[in-house]
Amino acid sequence: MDIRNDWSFEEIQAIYDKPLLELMYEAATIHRKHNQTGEVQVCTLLSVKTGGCPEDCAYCPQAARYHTGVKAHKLMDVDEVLAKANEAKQNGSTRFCMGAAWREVRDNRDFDKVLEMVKSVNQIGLEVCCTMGMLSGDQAKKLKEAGLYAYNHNLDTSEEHYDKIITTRTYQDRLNTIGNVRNAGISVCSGGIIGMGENDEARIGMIYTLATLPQHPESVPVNALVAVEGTPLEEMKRVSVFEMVRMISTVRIVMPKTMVRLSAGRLDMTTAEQALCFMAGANSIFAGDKLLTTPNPSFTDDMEMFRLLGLKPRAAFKEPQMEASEMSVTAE
Ligand code: SAM
Ligand code: DTB
Ligand code: SF4
Repeated sequence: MDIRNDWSFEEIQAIYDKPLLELMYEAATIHRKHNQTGEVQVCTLLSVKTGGCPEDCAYCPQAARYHTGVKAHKLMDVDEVLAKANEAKQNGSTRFCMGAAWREVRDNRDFDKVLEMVKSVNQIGLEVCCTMGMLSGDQAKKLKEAGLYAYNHNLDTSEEHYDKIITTRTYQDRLNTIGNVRNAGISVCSGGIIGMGENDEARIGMIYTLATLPQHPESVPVNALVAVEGTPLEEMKRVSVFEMVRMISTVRIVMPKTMVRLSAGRLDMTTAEQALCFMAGANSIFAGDKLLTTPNPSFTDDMEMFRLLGLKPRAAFKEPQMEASEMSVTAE
């Protein structure tokens, strides 16, 4: 079988260490075999609750303890969120992801409001996604019942590098949330960030953990650190496109059917650089001129890029492409 969950660290390392063009060619070949190349999922982010977060994630402009100039904002109203979702839909997005600067979801009135948001965004035909921190099994079930399609909860880095980045919650906490999301039947979105001072082993380690979960995440965001002034990582040098391509290619090869999202950091990349990432198997982007708090290319610029590269937005609620060999199995 092509989809494997029994990868060893060394096997992934051997892939990651290949000469770059060889690696990219292999990733592009696997991408072509398993997915509709040229189709890119367009996803819009909205920060529904901004800043003032109690956590200490070293990369994050929303952590209350750093002075980054991000203005804290309480949970938005459902109507405002719905208006933004409609706007995103008009612009061609098929997935709408709502982010909250919380350590975890709590069972309170804010959660009831989030459930309302999920219901109404689902009703306009968008794939609804949330990223709101840790989640219990019960909360995941409630979100699923409200119509949640996907939940984003990143591993961010490898288990070994993790405590250099975050100390206020553990790697196991993250894995537990991912498990709760999976058990509730919600699509799992989990990836990480490169450019936080980690070495190659840490990058490979993160891919290893994701690729050996009982089921691969349906989507894996690969973020390049956006070094924000005031955070502990403000001085980090931005990653090169070759590092992004190496990361994306390896993710594509070990998780062939997963959506690989070229996430934060696109504003600093040229169209030619992004083209290499799509060639290497990236098939999803965040669109719209803002990520959560930092800028992102405009819809107009992205549509021009799509035109130039011959890419087209992927339809909502599309299941991974089946291969002929798998169809006979499922038809039984
Ligand atoms: N508070 C929730 C949580 O931490 O899960 C949800 C929002 S949090 C901002 C979502 C993800 O955004 C983080 O896990 C991290 O991977 C990514 N992120 C945050 N700040 C970033 C930055 N400066 N550069 C790149 N990615 C970033
Ligand atoms: C993900 O992996 N990247 C997105 C989304 N999931 C939530 C967030 C990127 C945030 C970049 C910094 C900011 O805009 O605040
Ligand atoms: Fe808070 Fe999430 Fe930012 Fe960490 S990444 S500080 S949990 S908003």
